[in-house]
Amino acid sequence: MPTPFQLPPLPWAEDALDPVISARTIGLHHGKHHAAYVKKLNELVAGTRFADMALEHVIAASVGSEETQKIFNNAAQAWNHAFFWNCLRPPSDGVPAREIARRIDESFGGYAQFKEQFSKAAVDCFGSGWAWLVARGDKLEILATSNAANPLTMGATPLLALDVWEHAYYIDYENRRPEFVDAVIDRLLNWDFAAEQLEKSRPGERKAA
Ligand code: MN3
Repeated sequence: MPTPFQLPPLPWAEDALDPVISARTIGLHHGKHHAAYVKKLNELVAGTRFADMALEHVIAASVGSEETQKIFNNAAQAWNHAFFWNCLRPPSDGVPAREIARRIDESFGGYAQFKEQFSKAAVDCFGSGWAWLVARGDKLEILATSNAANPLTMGATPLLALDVWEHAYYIDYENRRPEFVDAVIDRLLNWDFAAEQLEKSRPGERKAA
């Protein structure tokens, strides 16, 4: 029996994001939605060539084929959610600093412009999907993806993700997605985690300490 894919624990307590995201939303989102993607993925890959792959490899090997669409959907959603939890941290007024702040200024013209574009991508994403801050080449970019789609398959390195499926906000914000999006951007984004992803994306350019 291969080791099944696991539901990773949350990096903070279920109520740690309150009042921006309630403990009830996090409990359902992680304990039911995220858990269901992992469980379904394990059912789908049992006895297939995907069973022994790392999750990123399952995503890369299943993307773009109708035959493996269900495996891709569940693998990508398992990855997206594990990534997303790390993109959030307990409420603060944190903003990007140092290298990532410099790259945001270069790529968007400043934090205010970044925020406006990221918010717009998240709010305008039609139906279910994700907004992303990614590194591609020398630039940072904002992407919006539908359903489970993931920038890893688009030659981009994710730095931050924001889940805008209704299950991410409906209990707390009902249909007011823009309010949810702005509250997460202003209070919850984990810029330290984003900076670590940026650093990992350009190992050849790492400066000596
Ligand atoms: Mn979700």
